[in-house]
Amino acid sequence: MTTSRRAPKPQSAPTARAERQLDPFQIVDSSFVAGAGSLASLPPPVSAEVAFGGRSNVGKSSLINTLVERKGLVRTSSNPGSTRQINLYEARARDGAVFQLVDLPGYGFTRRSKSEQAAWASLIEGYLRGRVTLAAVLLLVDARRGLEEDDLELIRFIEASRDVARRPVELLLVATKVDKVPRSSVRRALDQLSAAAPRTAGGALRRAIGFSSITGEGRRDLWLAIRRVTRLGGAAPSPSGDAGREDDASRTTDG
Ligand SMILES: Nc1nc2c(ncn2[C@@H]2O[C@H](COP(=O)(O)OP(=O)(O)O)[C@@H](O)[C@H]2O)c(=O)[nH]1
Ligand SMILES: [Mg+2]
Repeated sequence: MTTSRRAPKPQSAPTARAERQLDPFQIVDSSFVAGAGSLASLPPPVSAEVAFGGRSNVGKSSLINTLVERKGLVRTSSNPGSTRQINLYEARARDGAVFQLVDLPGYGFTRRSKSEQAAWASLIEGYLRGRVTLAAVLLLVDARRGLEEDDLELIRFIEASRDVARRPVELLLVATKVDKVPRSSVRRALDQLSAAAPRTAGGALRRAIGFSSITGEGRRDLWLAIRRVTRLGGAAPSPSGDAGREDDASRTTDG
């Protein structure tokens, strides 16, 4: 007697392609908007922005390319510190949602002069403090390294600038290069990262999102998180039903 042992049927390519074409989250268009080396040269704030911060070489540019599924939209580099300006990209999803993805200059350039470091700090801090359309900062941390002093400084800065009269900026933690961590240790690495993060008001830092631009792991989770923080839909609706609370008295001028 023979029993037919069928291997689990892999999803056939045409089906996968058809499903993709129906995916409302699929990015159908992406482009470079502007690069700004100073606050004055930033383009006008027009739609919801999420910024990506972290040490040089942590994988910011690769992550943005993976999000938009284009290899060369953002120039990646193994030469740390080559990006010294804020670069803005726009991504449009099939359902029409438009996002500005902002590649912040990386920190941790020990070879920079004091004056260069000061210029960097005032650019990045000015952007984080004053950008009206900024919904969230995604802090990228190498899954193998964990949070370092520069990361904590960025977290503290964002937390401290929350109370200026702007829309609050959410902070999300992303563990990059999880493909370099043994499979069996990924969960533990994410937990350790989350545990080491300061307890913030929103609590978003408590759950680090694992990500790899090599395997694409975490891409969908990231888009869900981006849609949640920009309030452009896609995540499960909040059970509290408190939509619209954020805009009450929060648009007073602050100078
Ligand atoms: N293994 C692995 N390498 C990555 C990943 N993301 C980026 N890299 C590599 O890390 C280096 C720095 O990446 P890049 O995106 O330019 O980092 P950035 O300086 O933060 O923008 C490059 O050599 C990338 O190929 C990843 O998810 N996995
Ligand atoms: Mg880069």
